[in-house]
Amino acid sequence: MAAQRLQGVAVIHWYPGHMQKATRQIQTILRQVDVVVELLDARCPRASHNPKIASWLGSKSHLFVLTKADLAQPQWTERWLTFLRSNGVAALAADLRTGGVARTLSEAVLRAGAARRERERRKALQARPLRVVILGIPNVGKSVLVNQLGGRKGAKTGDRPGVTMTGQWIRNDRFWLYDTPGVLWPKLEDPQVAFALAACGAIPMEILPIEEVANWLVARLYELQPSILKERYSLLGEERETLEGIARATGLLQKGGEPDTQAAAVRLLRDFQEGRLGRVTLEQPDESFFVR
Ligand SMILES: Nc1nc2c(ncn2[C@@H]2O[C@H](COP(=O)(O)OP(=O)(O)OP(=O)(O)O)[C@@H](O)[C@H]2O)c(=O)[nH]1
Ligand SMILES: [Mg+2]
Repeated sequence: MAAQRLQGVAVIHWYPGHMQKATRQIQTILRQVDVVVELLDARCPRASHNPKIASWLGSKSHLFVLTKADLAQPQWTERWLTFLRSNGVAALAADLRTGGVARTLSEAVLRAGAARRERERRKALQARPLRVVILGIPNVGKSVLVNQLGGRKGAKTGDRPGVTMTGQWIRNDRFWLYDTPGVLWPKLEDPQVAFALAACGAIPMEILPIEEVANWLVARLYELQPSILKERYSLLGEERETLEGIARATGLLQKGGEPDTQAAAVRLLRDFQEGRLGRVTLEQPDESFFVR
């Protein structure tokens, strides 16, 4: 069951078998790697940070990359980077579609792997390629990044969650990169986290309580950028935006002329996910990032 009700709020669960298996596989791989790169969605860095990863890491070097920066508000992405760095965590932001991050990230990975290089030098061991694992929620851009760092299209990518089903090594002479399937954690207990993940496309639409997610997004957008929906859908005379209003304004009507709120919900989520509403950051940095 993907969504159930708890005190009137939809609780979204999506923890399919491949994700459960991948979670175990990641814990094994983590023992073999030098550097961990965790991808966060720049529109919701808090919701997209896997609270389990920190507890698996031990003393491993950990870097964050905020992906889909082209869809987030630049000033908030800057604040997130400042926040993460001021908490001692290395962090970069990227629009992975342009490919420009590979060099900066390669340098950051080499810096993070410097301790191992130093050990090899001290013990006069032959240097071996650094082993790097790329982790993150589904659909955040892991496979795209692996292909950019690896310099070839070895990993399958796609615009929906759950494209990568098993992990694989992609090797070049500097790095061994491990592309992982996107994983969530078994219980998305915090509805704000679940809704943000759903809105940003980390959970397949087919299993979502779609109108509920869209209503959450409508309310959140109204708080953050009050005119964004009015402008996109040319909504007139509506005190607050609603799915009914969006359905009417975009001609999504049922046979009897009633607004098709389900279709409006799908339209809104697609428009948001593909950047047609403009740049939006759903979450602002605060200490709860580290204490979930
Ligand atoms: N706009 C934008 N789209 C991106 C960015 N990075 C990745 N994408 C798109 O996001 C989608 C998912 O990319 P993948 O690399 O397949 O994602 P993944 O994290 O490997 O996903 P799973 O294998 O399902 O866990 C693709 O359609 C990419 O083109 C980005 O920085 N900006
Ligand atoms: Mg993938």
